[in-house]
Amino acid sequence: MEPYLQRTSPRIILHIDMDSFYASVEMQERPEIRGKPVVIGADPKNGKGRGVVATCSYEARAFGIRSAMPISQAFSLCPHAVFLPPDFSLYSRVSSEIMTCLRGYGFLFQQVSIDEAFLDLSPLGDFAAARIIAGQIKTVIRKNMGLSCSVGVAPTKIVAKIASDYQKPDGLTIVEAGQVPGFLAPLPVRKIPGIGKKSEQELHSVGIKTIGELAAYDVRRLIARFGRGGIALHEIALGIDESEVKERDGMKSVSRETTFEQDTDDLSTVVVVMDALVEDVHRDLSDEKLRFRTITVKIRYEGFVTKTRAKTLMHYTDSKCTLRSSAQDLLQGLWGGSRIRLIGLRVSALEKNDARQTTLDGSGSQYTFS
Ligand code: DCP
Ligand code: MG
Repeated sequence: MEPYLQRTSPRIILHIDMDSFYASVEMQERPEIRGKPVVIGADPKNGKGRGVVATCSYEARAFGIRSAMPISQAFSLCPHAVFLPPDFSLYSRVSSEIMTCLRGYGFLFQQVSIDEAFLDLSPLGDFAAARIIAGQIKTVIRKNMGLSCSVGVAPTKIVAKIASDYQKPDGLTIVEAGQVPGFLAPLPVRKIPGIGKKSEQELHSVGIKTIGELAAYDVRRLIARFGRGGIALHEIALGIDESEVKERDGMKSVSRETTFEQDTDDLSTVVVVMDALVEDVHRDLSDEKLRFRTITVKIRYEGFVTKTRAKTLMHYTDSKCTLRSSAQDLLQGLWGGSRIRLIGLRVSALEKNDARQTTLDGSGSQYTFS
């Protein structure tokens, strides 16, 4: 495309996110549980179980159940729900099929998590053509995989992502260039990707409830309050986002993180959660037949301060013991006794440990590519 055309025609970005992904895959595999409240996560042990909900069907959401909620709470909200442990290798396989299908359209493609991806439909030239492709994608995924998804199409990645969430489940939301301000303005700030409960509270405390109010807020005051993040936040609210759909050539890291329901300074709780992250990350590595050398632990304290500490081993390994002891050592090294909000574990410097496997397609929940 000529540079002149690139500058004048709006970009057309599609974001797709599968609906209640793990739960929908299970319902596809087991017809007998279709239409029921289905909760994927830790064993509820009759209400006494520890651990959290990974996701749940929309039927379960009607009872108030949500991702990351303690499983004991989910059980008390709906004891007759179907509770299932996650089957990560199954979800990983289905995700690969979906991503292969999306790649097949031939547009620039970027997978961002196990169940979401961007396509750059700009070469189509107009939103009417993009709407047709978006509809086709939804139909093909339903027909071939029996799964429903929600799609957003907009001139930027962030607006496309907000749009895909707008009419979940089974949504299709098109926001053309001129419609961006009107679309964003009434939405609560929580709809901005990355704005969680804490940031929402901070914005509310200065009287900002909607994205429109954020857009209208004096950027200098936002900077005074949120630092450089204030500029980024303001640009998002104005619909400014130049980030491009980036093709990735391979998996560079595997990571998991958990946000605590309530900030905690109880080291024993944090140690248990870190062990769960070790299990999850190690399971993903085994599924993909990968070894690692670098382990990074992240702690986010209340009030946004985030600290990371990393360790690189002399040799590649796939040992869960090594992963666990390194992760716990790094955690202890970072531990300052303050209340924390989130912990994360990432392994990077990866290599295949199975010479027969020749491709890494990078499907998986929190795989990052760079
Ligand atoms: N997931 C998880 N723990 C979380 C959030 C998500 O294990 N706290 C997993 C389970 C989800 C999958 O990642 O099925 C995709 O995450 P989404 O946020 O897209 O949630 P869903 O696809 O389940 O539901 P939605 O229809 O809201 O997209
Ligand atoms: Mg989803």
